[in-house]
Amino acid sequence: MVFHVLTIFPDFFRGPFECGVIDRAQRAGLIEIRLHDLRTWTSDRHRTVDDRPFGGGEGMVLKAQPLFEAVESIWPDRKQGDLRRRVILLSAQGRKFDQGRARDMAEIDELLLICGRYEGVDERVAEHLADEELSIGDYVLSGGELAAAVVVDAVARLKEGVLGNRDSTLYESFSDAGLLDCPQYTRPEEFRGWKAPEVLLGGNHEQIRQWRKEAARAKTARMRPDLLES
Ligand code: 9D3
Repeated sequence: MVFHVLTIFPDFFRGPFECGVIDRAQRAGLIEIRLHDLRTWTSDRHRTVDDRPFGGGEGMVLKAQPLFEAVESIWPDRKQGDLRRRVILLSAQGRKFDQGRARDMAEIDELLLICGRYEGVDERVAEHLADEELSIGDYVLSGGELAAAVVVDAVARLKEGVLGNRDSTLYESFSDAGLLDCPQYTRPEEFRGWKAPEVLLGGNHEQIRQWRKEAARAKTARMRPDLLES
């Protein structure tokens, strides 16, 4: 699977993509991440990617022209709506990204993530270039770069072979059940007077399974009651 990331800050991704699971997946040839500097598709002396908003107001807006030309040069024969090559605009105005969207995206051959910046992106990008517009949550970021890194991570780990198969199915089954993971403990059995639950120290796997199920439900009720309502 190929992830294209279109950004004015390609260096931003050197950190997150060169660590851990994502780094290993790239080295193994399971995924490929291509960073594209948006300024490549400017032609003026100052390599301008933004301009003032029509109608006035604070800040600057990312221009349509460099974004359209970038996508048309990366995928010359793609049309909006192509099911194999999806263009995603990361913006605060998008639909909320979640595990279901990550699962859908993991089925796609190539994704191109456009990172919004400044006060926003010319709306013609959302309407006529991108296939979808996504936000990662209800808080204000400075741009789409962190959001793009989040999407790449969440999608890449669902690809065959990216995780050391052991956790994968087990883990995902919890979120599929609509519950948070149960609390986990490791050595020592007692730390600063706080004991790990006795049941986890014995070998009764049926009892452990039951305890984990109930602990996950209780933790979900406390931290995320919204997940139990549906
Ligand atoms: C303070 C400016 N806001 C006016 C109400 C609008 C705004 C513009 C640009 C807010 C954030 C941004 C930059 N954010 C993103 O590009 C972004 C984002 C986000 O802010 N939150 C969650 N997901 C995303 S994806 C891209």
